[in-house]
Amino acid sequence: MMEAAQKHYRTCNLCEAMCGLEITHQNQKLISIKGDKAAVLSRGHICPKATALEDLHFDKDRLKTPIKRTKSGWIALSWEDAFDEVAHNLRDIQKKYGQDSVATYQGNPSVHNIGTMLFSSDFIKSIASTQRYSATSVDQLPHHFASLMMFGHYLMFPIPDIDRTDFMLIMGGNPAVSNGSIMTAPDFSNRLKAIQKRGGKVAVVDPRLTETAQIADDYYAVNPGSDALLLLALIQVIFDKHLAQPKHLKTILKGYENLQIITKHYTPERISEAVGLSAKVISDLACQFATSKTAVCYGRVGLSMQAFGGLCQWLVNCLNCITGNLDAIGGALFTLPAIDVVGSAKQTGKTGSFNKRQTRVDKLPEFTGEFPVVALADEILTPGNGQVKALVSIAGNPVLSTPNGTKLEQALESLEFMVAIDIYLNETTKHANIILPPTTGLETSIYDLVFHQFAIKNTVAYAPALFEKEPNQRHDWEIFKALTARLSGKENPLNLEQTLDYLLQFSYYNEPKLSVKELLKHPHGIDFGNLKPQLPDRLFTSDKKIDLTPDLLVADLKRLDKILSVKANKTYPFYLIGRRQLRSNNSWMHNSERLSKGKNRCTLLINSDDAKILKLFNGQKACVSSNVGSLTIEIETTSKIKRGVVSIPHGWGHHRKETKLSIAQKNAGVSLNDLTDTNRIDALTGNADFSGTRVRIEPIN
Ligand SMILES: Nc1nc2c(c(=O)[nH]1)N[C@H]1C(S)=C(S)[C@@H](COP(=O)(O)OP(=O)(O)OC[C@H]3O[C@@H](n4cnc5c(=O)[nH]c(N)nc54)[C@H](O)[C@@H]3O)O[C@H]1N2
Ligand SMILES: Nc1nc2c(c(=O)[nH]1)N[C@H]1C(S)=C(S)[C@@H](COP(=O)(O)OP(=O)(O)OC[C@H]3O[C@@H](n4cnc5c(=O)[nH]c(N)nc54)[C@H](O)[C@@H]3O)O[C@H]1N2
Ligand code: SF4
Ligand SMILES: [Mo]
Repeated sequence: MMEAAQKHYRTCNLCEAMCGLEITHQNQKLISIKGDKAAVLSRGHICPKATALEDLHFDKDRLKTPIKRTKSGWIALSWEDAFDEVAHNLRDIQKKYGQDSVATYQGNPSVHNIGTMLFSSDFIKSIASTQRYSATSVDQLPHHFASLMMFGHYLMFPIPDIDRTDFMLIMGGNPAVSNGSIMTAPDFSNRLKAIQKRGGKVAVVDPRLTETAQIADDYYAVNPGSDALLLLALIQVIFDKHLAQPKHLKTILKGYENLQIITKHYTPERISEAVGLSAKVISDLACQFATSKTAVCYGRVGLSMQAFGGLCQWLVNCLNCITGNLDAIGGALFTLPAIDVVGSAKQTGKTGSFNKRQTRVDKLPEFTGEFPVVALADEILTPGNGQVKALVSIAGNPVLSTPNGTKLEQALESLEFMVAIDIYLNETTKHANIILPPTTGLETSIYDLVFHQFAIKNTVAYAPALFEKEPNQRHDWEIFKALTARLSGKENPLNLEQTLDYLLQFSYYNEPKLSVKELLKHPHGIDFGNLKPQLPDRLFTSDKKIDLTPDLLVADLKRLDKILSVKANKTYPFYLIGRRQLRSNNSWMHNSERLSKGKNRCTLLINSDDAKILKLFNGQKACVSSNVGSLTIEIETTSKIKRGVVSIPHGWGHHRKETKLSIAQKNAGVSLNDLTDTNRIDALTGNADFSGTRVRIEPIN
């Protein structure tokens, strides 16, 4: 029977922006995906990726039932057999080589999936191995580090109050394209323009004149990896000119005088050359920031994927604190979501940890139970007691997304067993013995456990699956439950919605009383209003103070001082940085025709003047080499990147054989991470230092 067309409202789970979607459908057919104008946070905004949810849903390459690699190729397995075999192999290997011989890696889509968020931790606990990794350490680990040291909780992120600020300083982020990160702010560009419309200003610090910088009033072309020096100088000027005004924070800042002492020597004159900006420009920026009625400094991946990520995120917080802009309207505020993961630490005590143990081979520090992923390949490849022999990869593609993918590939090849919980047979999962593919996107219910925690307003939304899963498909939470039961012998009696209901009952908000049933009555979400000041109550430090000068961070300044006198690198004269693109989502959405069609986007951006010297012209192929590898890529000349800096987008490189990504392979591109190095890290936190990658560029005739 022909049903009438129906509307379904849900939040897009592809990036952090949490856009509300209005999906029109009829008889299991999708008619349209549009922005939901009534969505409380996104007000109708969407980006081109939202409509690709349709492609993802109907993608013929997407896996739906378990497969197993055999000598004669991949064969189908029943779910029960697959679960048994995975559990059996993991246990066997642990019996033979010890608990730590099984490693886990969790990729980015894990945090976008409520099922994985709520059910994978029990599974990982049941593996009981210290060899835990995730995409955190190629991304936001320095943010966690600074938050733990200063606020006492690794997830206490100050979120820019973008809708009420008078001055926004964006460093190392391009939210006009990425749609915002650790700042869920759908329709970012218009929110930025609204600052300008109400008489405020926007400034961007970035080696590339990005799409965000093009909207901004002021742009600062900084040298890659030098931001910590710039931030120190901004703080120095603010103290020196007596512009520091901690206001309401006065009684809760610890180390205020100490911060003044340790920043004293970082004058704009002294750091100017290393940073690549004149002393006057730096000094003026500091004054502008400090004298704005309200202001907020926001630093994102460009500041954390670098050699001084920990220092950068610490100093961003310091800048906001000494100007009285932390925990203040128009500055940076803490959220209070309906399911409050941060607040729950009052009961659980789980506030984060650092350096409780180190990796076996590279001696890198643990953070909150995880090791930096740059260490993974060595842990697999280096023989000895404690060697990793098996890997569980969950929603991750580390061959394309972590440094030196070529080395990791070799490591994966040498494993005794690997299982991937993933929807594609891709560059990473092809190394698995078994792939367990969960439902995804429109087949799942959605509640953003993580991104409400980072949003510019307190809102909540839930939606059930739009399309019922096929009888032989399994949800991610069902997969984790089944595996946990086999490994631990304990059966979790709750399903996803029951678990959500359980968590919602502890909500701070009780008008209306929250439950899955209640949320179903609010398909566009519920708005609890703007973020509010919450300090000192919200702090997790024992003295309820913000530590402005944590010992570990202050000590790390010694390492930073060395870049004040770096010499030119003659072998590898260029800095290689990344860039995000509106129609890409890390490595995994290039199998959507509508997102990957059109002209080649995987190009090397190079300043036209640099290109001229190298005798390179637009569209030509060049060879790019680093100390770990080399690749051939098309050149794109531009005036919009600083001289001496080049850029390649990450997440490409789908030429690798034996994957099942028929569309992505047609437009394969090259992998930036075949050039990046596992030895380049932020030595304090262990985060990958992508922006420090040095390369040589040579024309190919
Ligand atoms: N050089 C360089 N490298 C980078 C970056 C950079 O800027 N420069 N960015 C880094 C950042 S910020 C991040 S977050 C990482 C990302 O690193 P990863 O998370 O390792 O990589 P993704 O490309 O996000 O891969 C996601 C995987 O999840 C699978 N997947 C998609 N949806 C689902 C689902 O619903 N369930 C399951 N189980 N699987 C699913 C996809 O098929 C894919 O295999 O990359 C990092 N790497
Ligand atoms: N369309 C799209 N959206 C995405 C993603 C995607 O792949 N595609 N990925 C999602 C993920 S996982 C994340 S983590 C977020 C990231 O969100 P953003 O942090 O906004 O990500 P990028 O666009 O990579 O912005 C980083 C900026 O840092 C600059 N940069 C590089 N090195 C340095 C440096 O040393 N100093 C300074 N000051 N700047 C530097 C780069 O030029 C770039 O403009 O985006 C998310 N959203
Ligand atoms: S901006 Fe992010 S959340 Fe919004 S539609 Fe695009 S991918 Fe989805
Ligand atoms: Mo990320």
